[in-house]
Amino acid sequence: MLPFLFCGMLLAALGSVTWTLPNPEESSFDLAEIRPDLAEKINETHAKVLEIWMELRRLREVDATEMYAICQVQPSASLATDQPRVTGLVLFKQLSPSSRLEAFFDLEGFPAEPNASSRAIHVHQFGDLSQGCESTGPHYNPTSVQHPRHPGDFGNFMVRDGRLWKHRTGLNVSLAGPHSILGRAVVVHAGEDDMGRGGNQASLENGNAGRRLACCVVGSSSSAAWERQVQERKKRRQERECKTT
Ligand SMILES: [Cu+2]
Ligand SMILES: [Zn+2]
Repeated sequence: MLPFLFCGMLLAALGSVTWTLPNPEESSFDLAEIRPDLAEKINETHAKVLEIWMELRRLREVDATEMYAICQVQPSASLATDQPRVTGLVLFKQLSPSSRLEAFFDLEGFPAEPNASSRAIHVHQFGDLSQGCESTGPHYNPTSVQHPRHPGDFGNFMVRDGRLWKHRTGLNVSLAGPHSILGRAVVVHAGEDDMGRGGNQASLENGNAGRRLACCVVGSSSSAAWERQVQERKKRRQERECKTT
């Protein structure tokens, strides 16, 4: 494809089939007069290359379309009654299929412990909540790698006063392409992720993050929820700045 494109661009640069020879003694000549068949072939190739060029430009424009997704976190249906009931939102934004993902995590309902605690969040394979969060299966692992290198291994999140509120960027996970997380589940765990350093098999599969407290299925969305969160974030920042000054 590339060599063909390069030749085509060269032809496009020439613009017509009139060439000036390197030797100034010789005058330029019109290929259409000498070899009309060849001139026609070159013109055809020129037209084809232009067509491909336009198609590539169109694909790049499609590529630049922002994508958004939303996940409405609910307590697991199979959760024991003495466990915290976590609810909230996880929002995703991706500028193009090849760019890294941004995410907002806004969850509440954790026990309001005096010290901040750390909870794991991952993308699990199935968007199936029929048996609570248990039916979401293992970590989403399309390339058969070990934990914590799964695309949806978001790691640990600090919970303060029963609330988890975090904006993350540069996530190596996508809403587009063969490994899209659309239709898969986000699972919030009761415990901390050992990030594969637990020294047992489970650590390399799920980080020993413990019980599945809450989960949701990732669905595509408009930008509305994301924009509301951006406004909320601005408001919080301003409030913080007011407090410190
Ligand atoms: Cu998990
Ligand atoms: Zn994992």
